[in-house]
Amino acid sequence: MTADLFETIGDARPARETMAEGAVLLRGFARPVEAELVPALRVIIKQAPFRNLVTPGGHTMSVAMTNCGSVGWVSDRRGYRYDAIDPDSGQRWPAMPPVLGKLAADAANEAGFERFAPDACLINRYVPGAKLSLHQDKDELDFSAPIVSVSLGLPAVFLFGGLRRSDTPRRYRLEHGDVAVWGGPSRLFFHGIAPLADGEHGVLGRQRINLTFRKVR
Ligand code: MD3
Ligand code: FE
Repeated sequence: MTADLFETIGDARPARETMAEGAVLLRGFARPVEAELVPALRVIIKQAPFRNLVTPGGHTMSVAMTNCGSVGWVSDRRGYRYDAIDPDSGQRWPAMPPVLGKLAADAANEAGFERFAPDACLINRYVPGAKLSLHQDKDELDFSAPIVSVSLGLPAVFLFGGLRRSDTPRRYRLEHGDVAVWGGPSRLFFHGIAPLADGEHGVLGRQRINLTFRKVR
């Protein structure tokens, strides 16, 4: 029997799953570059450490964030925005390592979005209990470009709604190495992450790290 038959018959988690029009889950797609990914992240985090941002409403987010690329997503009492400067250091964000940019472009291509050239990568860190409430990503200028996400470390329950906040979300388990592409009609769908369950991951320990690649400008 071939690997293909195992994937389509024997495996409850097929390698590729369409979640909605334009939204494709590529399970394990980042695994081949894992050994380059993790050290590249450590370098970025040393230069631009994770921080828990404050929302315009004055709440401190449970998810800690940093960025790489020519612009980064930030939030404070004044609002959300993309900024070329890390407000904590006063310096530009670390450059996007080629291994990250190529992974995102390859995944987008696999999902049918050619020539994806992200200029921002938001890096989210979840510790057990951390969550991301349902939201839309609409601070970017060009919604024709997809967003590509890479999940690392502890598994999470991803909540995938629709165009209205009131649309009941479907739940997907995202595991270490899973990559998803969100484009076309799904680009503006509400989404979030349920509170992270406790656990220990062999490579990353007691945390989940998610990378989201965006074309902002
Ligand atoms: C669907 N991050 O950073 S990744 C975010 O796991 C964000 O940290 C989550 O939502 C995380 O904004 C979810 C999956 C994701 C990212 C962007 C999307 C799904 C999306 C944009 C549109 C639709
Ligand atoms: Fe989002």
